[in-house]
Amino acid sequence: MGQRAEWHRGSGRDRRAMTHRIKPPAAALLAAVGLAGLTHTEAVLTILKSASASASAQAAGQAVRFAEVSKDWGVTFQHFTGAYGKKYLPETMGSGVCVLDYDNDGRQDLLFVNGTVWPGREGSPSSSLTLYRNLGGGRFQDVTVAAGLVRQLKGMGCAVGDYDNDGFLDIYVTALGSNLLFRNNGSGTFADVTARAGIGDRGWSTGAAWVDYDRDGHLDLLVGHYVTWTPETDIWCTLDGKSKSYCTPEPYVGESNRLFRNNGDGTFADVSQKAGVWNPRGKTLGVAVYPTTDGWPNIVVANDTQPNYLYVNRRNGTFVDDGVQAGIAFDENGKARGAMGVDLADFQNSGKLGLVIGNFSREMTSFYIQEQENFFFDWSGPSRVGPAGLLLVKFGLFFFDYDLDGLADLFVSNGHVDDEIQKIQPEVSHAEPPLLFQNLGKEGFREVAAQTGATLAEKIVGRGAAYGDLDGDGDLDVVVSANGGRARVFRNDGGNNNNFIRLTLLRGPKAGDGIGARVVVQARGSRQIKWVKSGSSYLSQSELPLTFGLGRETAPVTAEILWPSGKRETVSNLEPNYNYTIREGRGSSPQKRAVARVSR
Ligand SMILES: [Ca+2]
Ligand SMILES: [Ca+2]
Ligand SMILES: [Ca+2]
Ligand SMILES: [Ca+2]
Repeated sequence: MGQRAEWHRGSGRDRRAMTHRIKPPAAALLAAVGLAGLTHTEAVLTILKSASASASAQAAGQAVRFAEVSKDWGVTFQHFTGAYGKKYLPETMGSGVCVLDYDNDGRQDLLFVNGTVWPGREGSPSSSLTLYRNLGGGRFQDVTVAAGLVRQLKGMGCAVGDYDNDGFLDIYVTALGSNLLFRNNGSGTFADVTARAGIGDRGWSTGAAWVDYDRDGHLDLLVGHYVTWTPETDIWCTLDGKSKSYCTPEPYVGESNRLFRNNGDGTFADVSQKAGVWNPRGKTLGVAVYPTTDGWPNIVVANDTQPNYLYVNRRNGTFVDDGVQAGIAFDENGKARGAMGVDLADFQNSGKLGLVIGNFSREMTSFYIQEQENFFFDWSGPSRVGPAGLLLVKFGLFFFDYDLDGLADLFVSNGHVDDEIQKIQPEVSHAEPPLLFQNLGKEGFREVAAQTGATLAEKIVGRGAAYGDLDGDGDLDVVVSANGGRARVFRNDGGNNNNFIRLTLLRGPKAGDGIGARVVVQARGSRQIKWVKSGSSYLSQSELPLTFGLGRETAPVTAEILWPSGKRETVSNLEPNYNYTIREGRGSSPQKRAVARVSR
């Protein structure tokens, strides 16, 4: 015990000073249990805590099940690739799903992006962007026609935000070809305002995110671009030396991402060059936004076979890519990986963010921890997230606290790009199981998909993935889009055995979103940070309300909000197990709404 006290006196940051104090057998033990990357203080605490943590985490984790309810709930969306044997690259990349409350009834609705036929192949089945209205009670209705969203396009992803500050969420859809901006009329219908807004942005667009990068109160839009591709310039790739396969992006020329500044009058200006995001070498698929402690948004961009970017906001209308210096551009051997989905979260409730990036088969999932504001270190191995699913092609991924114990867990949707991969690589399949990682604290993560019910671990050609409380019972349900297949909705059963609060934040007098708001929830013994964001995952967006798991805590909690305007508000006495709507400037009078069902 004397030795333990001595370790505590040392600075946790001073790794070298601590290293020589550990005795060889202890060092070997740490290495053996995968804790070699931790400081000794962390490691000792981890070992001391691990027995009790595992026991309680296991108890909580086993209580939660995911049941596939797509058909029961009326979500029958089927993704159409348009493939007819040519193995055109765009066919295998789609598509995304967005969880949004488009009619402000407090129920989260679903938007699926679809593909369509290739030119000259008309007459094949029609396919459209599809919107489901959540009617409550586990019923969804396809309202695509009524909403005015019937559109055939080579769709990729979606991003949702209230760009015109009228109190209703608008939709941006990315595609191969022109993208689309749909303004929400507020009456259950949408108007295509792409041309007027000047935001069509041709080329091959992928992940996108609404972000008020200059904090003027108007949401701007970052649009990721992949590679330059047309049927005419399609390149012949092969896995077996005989027949055509889907290419990786390497032989194609990249396209630059674009940043559109919102002029505040329904139009946008392309500021990509001026703002420092122009770079045609990137082959972007994923885009994630996170706020600095003072509320300025930075952006992480996941590039497929090219270095990832960290767009650091210089607070003067420009960004600088600090990806290499920040340690997130390459793997440990200096090689760029096949990066797709991306997300960040304060996963240890330490204020230091975790950054995850889904990578290609035979590449680990990247898991970084923020050491300083713009510097991350690689924790992929010790986290146990990196090595799990090494053979899988990891697309959509996001942090979410599925068991509401206060620690953000991680979901990963997987599926290979080539439908004939198994002929060449028998150990790899086209459809692949999703992964669910339970957060065990400093001990890292544990993969539990199969333990939460048989359906979650079923193989699927997974692409986009998102979460939302779709049945209004307080816990987070999951939706996954499948390339060329039917989407899956998974109902969370038992997550709400723990306590929680859900916060819907609305910025400004009328805005239908709180995008950019950063919230610290103080409960007894924990301090959690979350922020309202567009983008993240792969081609997808999760619901905007923030869900804070509180475990067994039943006492009221306090939320400190930093609004994108720079205003700060503290909202106290938030009773667990309610939905709250908090309007900027009116934090003292949050609207309180009961959840549909709390079973415990
Ligand atoms: Ca709704
Ligand atoms: Ca709007
Ligand atoms: Ca702006
Ligand atoms: Ca739920």
